[in-house]
Amino acid sequence: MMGELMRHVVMMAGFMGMGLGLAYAAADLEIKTIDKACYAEIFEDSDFDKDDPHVRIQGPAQITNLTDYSGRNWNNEIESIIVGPNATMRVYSDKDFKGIEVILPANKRVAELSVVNMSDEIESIKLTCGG
Ligand SMILES: [Ca+2]
Ligand SMILES: [Ca+2]
Ligand SMILES: [Ca+2]
Repeated sequence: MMGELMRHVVMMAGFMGMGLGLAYAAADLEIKTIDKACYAEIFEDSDFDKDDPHVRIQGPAQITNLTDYSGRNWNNEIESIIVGPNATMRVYSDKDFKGIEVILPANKRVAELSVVNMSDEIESIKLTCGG
């Protein structure tokens, strides 16, 4: 019982984003080390514009609501995305993984989310490790 608790504490410390989905993720997933290839980067503007807000999400992650992610309101703001080499990303047009779902495979670079009708539409995200 104590060992189980400690493992979850160590695992939670590894999460960069303290999203609302964290408790669920901690209960559901088992990781021992951070997988540096399991990440996604989200950009407020198109074409991966680093002059505008952008943030890297370490996977695995379940973000039920982007209103306060990494200190900023990302709801309906994301216009381009880079998926890391060992990650699969699911993005949703509504919070709580509802609405339209788009699956972005490993190494996917979407310079303009309007091509999948998701520009400034995403409100929740699931990021799993493994291509
Ligand atoms: Ca810009
Ligand atoms: Ca935007
Ligand atoms: Ca939306």
